[in-house]
Parts: sequence; C-alpha cells; structure tokens
Amino acid sequence: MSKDYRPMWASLGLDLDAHDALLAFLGPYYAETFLSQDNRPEGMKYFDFVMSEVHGLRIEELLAAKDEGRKVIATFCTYVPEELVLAVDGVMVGLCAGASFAPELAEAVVPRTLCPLIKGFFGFALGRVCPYLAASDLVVGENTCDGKKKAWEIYGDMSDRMVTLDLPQTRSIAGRALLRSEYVTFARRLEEATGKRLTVEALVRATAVVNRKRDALARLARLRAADPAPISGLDGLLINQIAFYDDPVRFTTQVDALCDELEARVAAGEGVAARGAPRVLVSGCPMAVPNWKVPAIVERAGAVIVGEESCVGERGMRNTVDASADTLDGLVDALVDRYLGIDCAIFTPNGSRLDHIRGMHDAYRADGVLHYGLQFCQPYLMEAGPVEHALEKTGIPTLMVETDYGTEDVGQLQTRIEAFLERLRD
Ligand code: BJ8
Repeated sequence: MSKDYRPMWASLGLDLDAHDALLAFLGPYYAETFLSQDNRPEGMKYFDFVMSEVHGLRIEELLAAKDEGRKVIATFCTYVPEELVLAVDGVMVGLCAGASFAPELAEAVVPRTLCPLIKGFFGFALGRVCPYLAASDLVVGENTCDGKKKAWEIYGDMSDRMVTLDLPQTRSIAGRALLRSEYVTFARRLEEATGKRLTVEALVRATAVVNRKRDALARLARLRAADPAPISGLDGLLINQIAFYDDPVRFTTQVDALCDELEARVAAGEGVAARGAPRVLVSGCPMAVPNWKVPAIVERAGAVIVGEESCVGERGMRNTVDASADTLDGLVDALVDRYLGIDCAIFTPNGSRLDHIRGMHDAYRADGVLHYGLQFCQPYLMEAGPVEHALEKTGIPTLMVETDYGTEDVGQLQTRIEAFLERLRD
C-alpha cells in the first residue's frame, strides 16, 4: 500500500489488529495466486494496483466523495441497479464476503450450517474489518435465497442503514410488477438519502455509464473465446470482481485498454495456456474477492477457464439497458426488463440459465463445465443436479463441485479436477 492508512481505518471504527491480520494474509495470497502467473497482459498492472489499494486508496476516494456530499451505497446482489444509485450521484460498492473471517463471531448470530458467503459477511461485519461496510450510508439487502432473507432481518436489528428489496421468484406478470414497484420504492429511498431528485436526464446519463461498463466486460468475455486464450480465467474473474468496487468510468477505460492489448495478442496467436489446453466454463455461485480457490486449482492443473456463468461474471453483467425512453416510467421499465433477465437460481422455473450455460459453452469453445456450488447454498446446489444431467445428456462433460472458503478440501478438489481435465483431454 502506498501509505499508512491506519488513521483512516481507525476513524471508520475498524479493528486495526484484526484488519492488519487480514491484510497480512491477503497480500501474499494475492501474489501467489496472481503475480506468479506466466505471460500476463501488461494491462493487468492496473488491476493489480487496484487490488493493492482496495482497502486504501479506494476507501480514501469513497470518503472524499462523502465529504462532497455524495452517499455510498453498499450492496450484496446484482439485482440492485447501479443505474439508480449513480443517477442520484451515489457511489455503489460491493460488500466484503469472499472469505471466512471471525467465524466464531458470525456463528454467534447465524447457524454454522450457512452458506459461506452470508457467514463471511457477518464475520467481516462483526469482526470490523470491512471498510466498505464501515464507509457506507446505506446497506442494501435483497430477499433472494432464504439465507439472505433472514440475514437482513438479523443485520437490520444491528444497523439502522439497512434497506431491503423484495425480489420476485418467478418471471410472471405479478413478479415483474413486484420488481418494478420495489425499484420505484428504492429510487425514493435513494432520493431521501442523497437529497437529489431522480430525473430523466440523470438516469439516462447513469444508464450510459453502466452500459459502457457492461459492454467493456462483454468485449473482454468475447476475447476469451480465442484459442489460445489471451488471458487467464483467474485474471478474467479478478476483473469481474473489481467491477463491484472500482469507479465505473475509470474501470471501463482500463478494461477497454486491456481488450486492445488482448486483441493484438489474439491476432498474433499469443495466449496464456498452450493451444489445445482444456477449456473450462465455470458456472454457479458467485465468487467474491478473495475467493480464488477453485479457479487456481483448475488453472494450475494446466487448464484455462474461458468464462464465468456467475453473478461475478456474465450472469451479473450481461445485457445492457435500453435508455431510449424519454420518461422516468419508461426508463424504469427498461431497467426491470434488463434485471429480470438475470437467471439467478432463486427463480422458478429457471430454464434460461441452462440455455445460457450452453450458449456460453459454445461461444467460448469450452470443453466442459465445472458447476461451482457453495456449501449449504440450496438454490444452486438444487439446480446443479438437473444442470449436470442436461449437459451430460447432450455430450457436455460436467463436474459438480461443492465447497466452502476453507482449505481442508484442496487435495480432494485437486484430485477430482485433475481427473475431470483428463476426461476433457481424451
Ligand atoms: S442474483 S446469485 S448475487 S442472490 S451463494 S447467498 S444464493 S445461499 S449470492 Fe446471488 Fe443475487 Fe442470485 Fe446473483 Fe444465497 Fe447461494 Fe449463498 Fe448466494
């Protein structure tokens, strides 16, 4: 980190010793996972820098924005529209939940047998080591899976910054109406918090910013179809993870610059893995920073990940919003159209997710699919079986993996993943 941020962290109420311990783990883990990769694109230097300052300079930026009167809105789900937050001059950031921290504190308020993502959030919150949560003015939860629904009730009793969005579980007319009315209520809540009015001009401008970010990520995704792949899956995932934290305009510029470099690599036939290395599509639960365990195992075994059918990946970022309407009602309708297309496993039926997995498998020339389920995540673990069955039936090799944030199962995962890659090589 470029300077001593301890006074800033102290002013946010972080537990400095615990936070030091977290950073002491993260730095070497990042170096070992990312910096040790061969032949990384030059453009990854920016993203390495962002990660080195993710609890430093970025938090300083958030605090500077707050000093200017802007509000920081922390979220946990891709159903929360960044367009609405930007349109009232807010800053949207993701919450810390990608590692197990202070599990004993988390398990004092939620069950041990809970998805690691939600338990991770409580560990970071109660252990006072998430500067994004500490810097936020509103924390937006959503009624998606049962774990999260109850998590927001519990956290809502601890914090007066909690706002909850009710989400439909079907894509019916009533489901669409519910999402629309929740977005309208959320917009009102944002107006109250920021003191800014939501206008057509502001929403069109904000939508253009988010559309450009999604276009850049889609361009990056398409480039990964090349064989050899011009960028590793670990780096592809990292960029999608950083999309939740970085300033959206700066982030887009940097992703586009990286894509220019990757286009040149593709034209020169240059890549990060040997031509013909097994190509894997990862599908399933979101992987938040610093959840890199399974992708690291896959790529260290000589394969390359060519896409993520995940909310930290294409499921969360695909599709832009039609910003052509000239009324707020029309623009909110367009938002609902786009967000209702996210095929999270909390929806029933959810056949479009299978279509998207197949579409990504073909588009990115994958040899097989690794279905990634977090332990105790009912929606994705329940979909895993039918997804595996349907893919295998049409000749797409599929491996189901269920894991948590711990390292105890690394050896077993390596064995299973290597056997799966052998199958892809045959
Ligand atoms: S739109 S995937 S970001 S809910 S892993 S907490 S589902 S038990 S994260 Fe998600 Fe929004 Fe859906 Fe995407 Fe529950 Fe499963 Fe845990 Fe999960």
